[in-house]
Amino acid sequence: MKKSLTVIALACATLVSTAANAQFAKPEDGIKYRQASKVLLASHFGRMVPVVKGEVPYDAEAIKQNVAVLSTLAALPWGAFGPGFEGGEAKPEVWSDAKGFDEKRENFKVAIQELSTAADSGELAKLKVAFGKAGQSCKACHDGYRKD
Ligand code: ASC
Repeated sequence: MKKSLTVIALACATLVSTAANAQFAKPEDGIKYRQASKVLLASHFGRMVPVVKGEVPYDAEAIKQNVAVLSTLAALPWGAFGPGFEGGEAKPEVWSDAKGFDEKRENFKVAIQELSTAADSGELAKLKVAFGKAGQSCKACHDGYRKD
């Protein structure tokens, strides 16, 4: 039941982000939107670092809530990477190698789903593994598709 609700929620999020593509009056608006969503993603991802490093106590409930926010945010940027939205920090490869970019995006989405499962487990060891994988999926895409 929970799985199917997740699938429905993700399908809705995809629809929303696809529809959002048509909602930007000009490409700059889309670029700002995807950058803003990445700022929030980085914030909600980065604030878990002290927990994963063992610098602050593990509060399973707080982590679950934070990962729920992350799961929502993870669906947002992609609708603003369509044709005509070139620019910003994105390399031209986002569009010239759309298949490769899609793969990285899917890897990221799966990693965030796994992070959610790990957060639900309430086990810090599982959270650490999933957190590491999610970070790698961010980096893998940035390495090939983001200007530095
Ligand atoms: C972050 C952040 C990223 C990723 C990446 C992981 O906190 O802002 O882009 O983690 O650095 O390698």
